Amino acid sequence: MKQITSNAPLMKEIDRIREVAGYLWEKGWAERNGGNISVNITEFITDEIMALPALSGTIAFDTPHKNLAGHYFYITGTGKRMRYVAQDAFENGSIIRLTSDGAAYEIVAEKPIAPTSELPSHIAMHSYMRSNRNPNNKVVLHTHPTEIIGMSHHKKFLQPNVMARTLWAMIPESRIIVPRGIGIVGYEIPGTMDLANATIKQLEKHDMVVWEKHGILCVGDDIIEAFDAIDTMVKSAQIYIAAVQTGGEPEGMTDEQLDGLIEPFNLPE
Ligand code: 2HA
Ligand code: ZN
Repeated sequence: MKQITSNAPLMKEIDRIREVAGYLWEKGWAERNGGNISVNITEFITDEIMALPALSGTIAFDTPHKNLAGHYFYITGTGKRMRYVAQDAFENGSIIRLTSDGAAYEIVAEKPIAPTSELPSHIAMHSYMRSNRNPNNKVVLHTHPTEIIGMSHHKKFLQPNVMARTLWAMIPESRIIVPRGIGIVGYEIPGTMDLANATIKQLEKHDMVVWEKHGILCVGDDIIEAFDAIDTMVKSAQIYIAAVQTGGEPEGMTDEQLDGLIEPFNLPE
């Protein structure tokens, strides 16, 4: 549909999503159909796109989201692989529009590719971000980074703040780039609203949440920044593992060294 493909700002954003999908695959965080991405693209929507007919039926949510009425999202498709999203965003994902009461959605472009089964949880997070967090938060990114999932198998890293403190202490940049740390959600069945609601609770204080024995979720204003935040914490996890392998539990940066970053980089305490 030329209404979509001739919209340069929208296609630029779609290209950024494809770019990140490619990184997720290259990093080894996206086996088979692992992970999913949704981006609120309402700011790019023109009258022409608003006039597009639905390509699907109207599919109701269990809970309406009035604050997202008429909003548009790009969302990766159910069962679709990140390595193929990178090649063709519209064979492996679609643009959906929430109805004028926010109670349902329909697919509007480019093809009737059914969204990830995680759609209700992504939409619940977008709804929370819009009304209770920061309306500039447009992105939900979920992926399966090996080292972080490995750490999540150990109870000690699931205690409040231990994962964040351990990773922050590996390299100063990690505290600077992820200043609000990492929330932890204990094991929940993938795709459930229990997992979504526990995640939303953690998003009150954090931009990034680790799901025990499953993966990571990051929210933010920008898909590239969300990827970079996860990448930075994964780098710290790799340094931690390298340090353990070369000489046991590392000292890490001291509390003093970590606190010394607060003032120069204007970080939350
Ligand atoms: O979409 O990663 O958690 C595949 C998943 C579900
Ligand atoms: Zn997953």
